[in-house]
Amino acid sequence: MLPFEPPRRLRCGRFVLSLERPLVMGVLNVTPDSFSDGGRHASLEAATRHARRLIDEGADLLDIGGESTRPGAAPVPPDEEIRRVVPVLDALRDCGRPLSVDTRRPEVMRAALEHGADLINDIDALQASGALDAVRASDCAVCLMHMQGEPGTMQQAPHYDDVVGEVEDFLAGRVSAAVEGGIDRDRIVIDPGIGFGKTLRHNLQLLGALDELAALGLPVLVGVSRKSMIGALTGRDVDHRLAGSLSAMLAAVLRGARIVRVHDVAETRDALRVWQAIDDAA
Ligand code: 7PJ
Repeated sequence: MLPFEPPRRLRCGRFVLSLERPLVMGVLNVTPDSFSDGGRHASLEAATRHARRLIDEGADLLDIGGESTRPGAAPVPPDEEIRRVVPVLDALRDCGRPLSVDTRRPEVMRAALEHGADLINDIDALQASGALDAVRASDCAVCLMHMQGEPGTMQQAPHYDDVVGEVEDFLAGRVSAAVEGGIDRDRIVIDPGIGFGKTLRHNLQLLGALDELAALGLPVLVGVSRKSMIGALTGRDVDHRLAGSLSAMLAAVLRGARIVRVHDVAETRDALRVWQAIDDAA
């Protein structure tokens, strides 16, 4: 049993999502390096094919990303990010699932919302000038994530005196800013940002204390899928981190995570189905 009453619903653009059970967010990267072939048409086709597969496997939401924010990645100009993301949104508009866009640029947020995005997933927690206004002007949901530093350099020397307290304070502050800026609480999701300016120990401490974050009373999203913390713990390269990723995902759900951002949707669904059956019987 969790010591708090978790939120039951999330308003999410064209959808109202029930949070009674954990939701699976499938990752859809549309960075050129994420598909081996070249041209834009080929990438669009590959992206929509991959999206259909994620939906068939049981994804509750799709998270479309046009900028790689992996440690050390170079920034992408906003107009290029828009050229990558908007055609995918147009192609998937009627796929029956909420479409999330992983971006920290207000220009990209506005374009994405004009093209039907239901959720803005912002690793910068709406700190960019104009980001709050872009989200307020719509009825989308927003994910506010914690990051220390910038993707290019964030893993060089992450430092906290009290990682759990600092991440919690940051997220509480960003939630207040969003609410004061006109975004209702029933549209807001929070995320500790596993791997974003954090050592392995920081990540483990955050996952272990996720119930403290969940106690803020907002749905918690967690992304651990294939991340380097799984590699560090198992010694596996990125293509062999499924078992470790599922284990971390379940540990997060047990501590109150309500949305899990994953690459391997079918396997995540299986893991959740088994856990849920046991939980229901308890
Ligand atoms: C996350 C994300 C995450 C949210 C990425 C990767 C890095 N958005 N975007 N939370 N991670 N909200 O998938 O390895 O953890 S990109």
